Amino acid sequence: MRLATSIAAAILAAIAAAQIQPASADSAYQAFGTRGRAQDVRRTIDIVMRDNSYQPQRIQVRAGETVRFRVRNAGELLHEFNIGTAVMHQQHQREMRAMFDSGMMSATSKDAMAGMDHSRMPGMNHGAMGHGGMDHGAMRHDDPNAVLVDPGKTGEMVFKFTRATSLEFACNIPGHYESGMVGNVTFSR
Ligand SMILES: [Cu+2]
Repeated sequence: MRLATSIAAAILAAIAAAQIQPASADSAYQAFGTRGRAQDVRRTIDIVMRDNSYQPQRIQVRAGETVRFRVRNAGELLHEFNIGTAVMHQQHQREMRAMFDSGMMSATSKDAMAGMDHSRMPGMNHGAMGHGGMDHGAMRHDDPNAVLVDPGKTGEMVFKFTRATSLEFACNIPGHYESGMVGNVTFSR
């Protein structure tokens, strides 16, 4: 009886440890940047998202610069502004596809399933999906390199670019990248 109890306790501890382990798949942005501090912002870049395009289609930054992105969604669909390499976007598109297929997000709202207990959702391994930084209660992305904006809303993110590399900003909602929601980040000296 006591043995069974301690085995059960050990299993619960193992489960808890596995759940608080940070996901590493979405930390790929650390190769080129990090979450920026508001007091380091010297420049704000305004981005307008439509169905399905960005304006501007190209932005220029400097290595070491902290930029505030003010991202307005002027479309009727949910859109994302996500800074990453082409490979990161490919991977994120697969994750987004899974979230849409499961009903966690809808075409017009990131909060499609707000309030549901996602940790109990069968078949959804969030750690493996790389969304360790996501607030599942409100279904918000908390990755410092991305902001998801509902139609008619404006989102913000402060990002510090630490290293010049080949980057794109993109929307990884199913079908959007392919139909033109991608732009280039270039680095100036
Ligand atoms: Cu989009």
